[in-house]
Amino acid sequence: TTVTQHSTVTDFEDNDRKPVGHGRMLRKEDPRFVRGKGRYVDDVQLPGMLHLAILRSPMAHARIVSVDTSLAEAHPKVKLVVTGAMLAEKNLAWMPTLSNDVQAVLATDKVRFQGQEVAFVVAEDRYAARDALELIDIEYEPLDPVVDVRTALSPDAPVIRDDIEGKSDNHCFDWETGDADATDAVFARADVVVSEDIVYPRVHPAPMETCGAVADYDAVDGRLTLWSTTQAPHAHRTLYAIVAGLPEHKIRVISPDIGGGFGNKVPIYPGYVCAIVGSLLLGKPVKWMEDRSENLTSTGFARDYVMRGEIAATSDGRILAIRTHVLADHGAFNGTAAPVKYPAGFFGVFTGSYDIEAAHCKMTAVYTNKAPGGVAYACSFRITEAVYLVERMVNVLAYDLDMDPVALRMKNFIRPEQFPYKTKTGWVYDSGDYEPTMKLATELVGYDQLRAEQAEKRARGELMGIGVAFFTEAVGAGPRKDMDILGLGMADGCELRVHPTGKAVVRLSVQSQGQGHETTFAQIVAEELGIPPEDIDVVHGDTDQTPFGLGTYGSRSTPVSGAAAALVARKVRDKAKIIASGMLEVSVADLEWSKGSFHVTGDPTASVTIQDIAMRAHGAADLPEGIEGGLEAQICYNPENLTYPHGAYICVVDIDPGTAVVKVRRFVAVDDCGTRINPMIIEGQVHGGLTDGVGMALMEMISFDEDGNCLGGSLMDYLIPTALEVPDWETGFTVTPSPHHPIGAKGVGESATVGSPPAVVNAVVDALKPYNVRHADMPLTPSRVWEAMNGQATPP
Ligand code: MCN
Ligand code: CUN
Repeated sequence: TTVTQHSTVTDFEDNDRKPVGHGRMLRKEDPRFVRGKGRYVDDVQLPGMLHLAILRSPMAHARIVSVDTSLAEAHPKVKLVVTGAMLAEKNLAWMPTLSNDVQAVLATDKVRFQGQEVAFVVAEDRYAARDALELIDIEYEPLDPVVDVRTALSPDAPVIRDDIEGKSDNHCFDWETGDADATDAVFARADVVVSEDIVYPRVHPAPMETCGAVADYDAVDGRLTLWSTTQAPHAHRTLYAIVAGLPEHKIRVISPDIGGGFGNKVPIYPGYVCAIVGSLLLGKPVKWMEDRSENLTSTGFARDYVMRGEIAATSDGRILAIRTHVLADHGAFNGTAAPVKYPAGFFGVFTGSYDIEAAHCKMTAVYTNKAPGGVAYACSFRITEAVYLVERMVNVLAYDLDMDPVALRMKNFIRPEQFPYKTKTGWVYDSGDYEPTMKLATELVGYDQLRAEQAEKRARGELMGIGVAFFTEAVGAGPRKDMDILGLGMADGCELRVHPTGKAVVRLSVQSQGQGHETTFAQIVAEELGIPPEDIDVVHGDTDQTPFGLGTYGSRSTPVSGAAAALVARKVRDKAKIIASGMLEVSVADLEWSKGSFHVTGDPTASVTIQDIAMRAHGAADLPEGIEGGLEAQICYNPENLTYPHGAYICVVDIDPGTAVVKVRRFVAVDDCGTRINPMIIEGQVHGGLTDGVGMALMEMISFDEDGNCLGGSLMDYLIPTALEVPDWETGFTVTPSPHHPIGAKGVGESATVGSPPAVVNAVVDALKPYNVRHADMPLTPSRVWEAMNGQATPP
């Protein structure tokens, strides 16, 4: 454990140092959740509310020849039927995506993926709306679909985005990072070069609650209230104002309790816009709620990277350079949610946790006839793909050199004295101490004993694998000068008010989807202000009640808003100190702060609590010269840099040689997210992410047939893990605080999803060593493992 000089706290569990007792406190939101008293979008019921249903394309690629809505309009319970052509008249048929592309709200000319929005119906109830969809008659002229990313750019491929002027192919963007010449030079002189083709398949975050909205437009005062499943209420509001031309102060976006987001609720979906249009046209509240299949087939998917990885190394295992080429499948519209200057998200950190001489990545992104998106599912803006690539490649190198994967990593880690460390692709890792984290993981799992057990089992023909992965993440976007979403700088506001009786309310610009912000943000303020966390209310998810900010994704809440909360509390404390000096009749310089009170230096009995000060701030007595009444402050925090959490994961699997079924026997995860606010919540975040990782590694994949039909449109086909498929997670931690964060905290929400897939895959491949398997692609279903065992995997 190292200690940062900027922080008053390094561990919220350290009882001697902290002002108020909490650390592992239970979640303040759980009494309502466990009693079924959460209030989700679908719980919103308004007088006269109507229901909206969306007609979706059955085809992946087809021209729309004609649309006949007359029968649907004649349905007795139908109030409104809207087609793309009608939206086009109002200039609303297309909307901008978060990546400066455009996306059809309702298709006008063509449909470009199966499940695309074509028309919508608003009716008196949900059933009537759905029934009426069947009455809409659409004639399609089928076009050849583009399904394979590898052939999307071939000259004879049909052009998907013929809506873009002058577009003659399916090219989406090119992106490059690092130094190509320097990297090639290192490769040319290296003793050893390994390469492998690695696919990170398309997966879906599949949150428990699907997406939805209730739009309520009041024609009298011109106000639009939108309850919606959004991870970023403020950013969404601004975009609605810009796109729909509604005055921003008349729009209120409320994101109530959210049943899981995992990135799926970052984009603006056509459904939200349709609900708004429905309410604007009818002057009534309109609810739209997706079903499971709609969510799986049409909303933000994740990954879909076809990667070629290469490592240049010395024969004794010193990694010199990493080179990669990526083909990225962005679907029919580029809906990637990432800072606009980062079209590939933060994939640039693909050099991982290693100190190397050179690196280069070249990426080509294409359009295909699949649902749009590009970033979602606990990805830290594509760091999932980057970490998977490098951690798989390091194991490929270990395989070829016949080296132990832990020893190989240890040999190449960035050393503690090298931080802040600038990578060969320009990222500045703020802090890290990797070796102790790796060592702790090997100790917790009993690495040497496991290797001995594996050797014995191999001798008996049993398949046991040990998979190691190490990651460094980059979370907490901005700073605003480098990072923005459609021109909105990635900074976050925070407001804190202390009431006369010493209770407080803190207002955040981020939005929890299950991460426990109502608890942890109260803890941050409690720690800085000495008010118990139970006495601090956290308000979020309502643009009318919270300051502007960019929202929750990329594990940025703690790094950005968490910093804002600490600093706003310090601002209040500074004012409290001046008031205390008046109360104790000493100068500010003679006051010391400890555990929620100011006392006179050298005289602990002369003290006032923060609660006393709050009453004084609102009271009748005079305040020191120039000090206004009240005890409150606000702030907008612009982070200096990202925070770089890291972790070491080790997975143990057993494979049945007869059926090729993989069983995850053990999983040890050691995470370092700097100062830990609530260890219980961190463990929950890690458990969830590890479960995601097992899902992606072993069972999750959204695939398509050659006609572009989505084969993962229900939870019967798209498998997500349950308690039966995962072991009892074993977790540990180290603490390397962030030097630039006011309390030294780094994000953790996506760490385990980023770090666990390579650990599981490395374990499976390790188990298959007797079959000379060097790599096999996810998901490692029994059939894929069987193919690998039977020599159909890429030969070494
Ligand atoms: N935390 C802490 N100490 C730290 C870091 C974090 O106690 N050093 C706590 C935080 O206070 C917060 C939680 O851990 O309560 C997650 O914090 P953070 O890492 O800042 O991540 P965010 O709050 O920004 O959450 C976003 C992240 C993302 S991007 C995805 S995707 C994901 C994830 O969170 N989606 C989730 N975890 C999820 N968990 C749930 N239950 N539901 C989702 O949709
Ligand atoms: Cu990439 S999924 Mo999270 O950032 O909301």
